[in-house]
Amino acid sequence: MLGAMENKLQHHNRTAKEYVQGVYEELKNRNSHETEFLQAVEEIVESLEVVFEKHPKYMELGILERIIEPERLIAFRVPWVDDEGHVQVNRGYRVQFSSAIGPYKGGLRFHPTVNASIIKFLGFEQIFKNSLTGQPIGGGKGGSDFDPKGKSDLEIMRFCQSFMSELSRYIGPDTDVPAGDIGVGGREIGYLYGQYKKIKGTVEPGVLTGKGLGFGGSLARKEATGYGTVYFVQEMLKDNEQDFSGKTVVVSGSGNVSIYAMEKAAEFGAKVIACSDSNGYVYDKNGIDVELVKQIKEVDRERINVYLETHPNAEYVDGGSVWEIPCEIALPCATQNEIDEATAKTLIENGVIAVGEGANMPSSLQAINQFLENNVLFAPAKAANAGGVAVSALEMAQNSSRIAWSFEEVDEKLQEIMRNIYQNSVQAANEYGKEGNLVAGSNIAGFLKVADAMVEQGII
Ligand code: NDP
Ligand code: 2IT
Repeated sequence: MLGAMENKLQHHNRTAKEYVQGVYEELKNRNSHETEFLQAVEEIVESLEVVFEKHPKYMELGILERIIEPERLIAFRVPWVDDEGHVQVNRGYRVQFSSAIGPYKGGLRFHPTVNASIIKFLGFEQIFKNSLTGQPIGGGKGGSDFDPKGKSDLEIMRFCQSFMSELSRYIGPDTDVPAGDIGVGGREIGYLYGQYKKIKGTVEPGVLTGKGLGFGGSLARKEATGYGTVYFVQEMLKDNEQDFSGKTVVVSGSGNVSIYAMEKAAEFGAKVIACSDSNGYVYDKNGIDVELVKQIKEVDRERINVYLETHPNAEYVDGGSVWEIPCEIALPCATQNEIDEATAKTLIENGVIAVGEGANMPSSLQAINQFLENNVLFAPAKAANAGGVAVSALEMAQNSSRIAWSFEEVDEKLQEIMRNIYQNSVQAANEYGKEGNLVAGSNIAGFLKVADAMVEQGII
């Protein structure tokens, strides 16, 4: 059947290079202002040329031009009333990018920088990341330009309720399953879930992941992204006769991903000496006190400089970049494009041996090339931070079966998933002549499963 369809389609007589460049140029013309989205697509396009060369059927069936176009992009008004009684209006988004292999799945980000380009880059990356997990989940992402900083708990609740009043029309346990991302953690998911339940009038725990443990949340979801990143980097190090043990590690950010990356790296014997927030960084040569960072950031919702109140021997650098601190292993866990080409060069000069991306797209394309050209072991975001969404899929499985697994059970599955992602990425890189390049390997491995599902499901 497939062969027949391909025969009916017009053949273009173009090379794989002409195809991917043509599709990318057209996207650039149509979306010239969406710089983050274009960056994410450019990286994929560079990796996939070899795939289209080897399998022209993906070209003939227009897989690339279809996969870069979201199935749907929803934008909506989010009105709410602040504590002073003033009306505030924010923008809400949900991009439902690809349902080829499962319901749309991906987090919600609340940060003042959120716009359509950022949501689209995140949703696009999520397609390939979710595919790599081996779980049946499609790609989606959402969020708002709402700034949670300095807001009272009641303001956060009112905002979440208004956001969900609109979002609830578009999501569901078998349709689209949001979770957390920057600015959205357990507190926000609780308020969002409460409002969804009130609107629907039924209990559908599988509609959101990252829930509280008392109402359908999974053990180890909170830890999953940070732990998963360290598990992935550990696999990569092991493959190169290295280990976390005794290495100096610097982590950017001090949020959900950073905290649990620091915790696991320290457990593996590394010395984690610095972390940051958007104001500055803390350098503690005795090793970062991760329990204190949890207290400051998760419980007190304070700034990272508070660390010095109990650790006066540590240093706080206001406005500085944490990447100034020499380290052997760098774990960027804050935000996109935090490592540009110059920062990558600094890290390399300072002797970095491995970089593991806990954040989404934290390295620019030029920075990635610096790392690859200088033989730095590089664990790209889509592969290295997939542990969070993988455990989200395990949370959905537990919700469907009405059974809750133990922490050890979930953590064991997470480790196996991260090992598989590493192995599959290495294997895809080798198969397509990109030995040692996990960027290409993970992009190719993630793509193939989605592309094959799209082929089998017809041109939709
Ligand atoms: P959090 O909101 O818990 O923490 C974010 C941290 O990064 C904070 O320390 C924050 O500082 C810092 N940060 C955020 N934006 C900026 C910025 N523009 N400049 C400098 N620092 C910034 O978010 P998460 O830990 O959940 O997310 C961190 C990264 O990991 C993001 O890229 C996210 O997309 C990615 N990710 C998250 C997953 C998850 O399960 N949560 C899964 C996979 C990837 P401040 O407090 O000052 O804002
Ligand atoms: O970027 C990500 O993978 C996340 N923010 C987690 C998404 C999820 O659905 O758990």
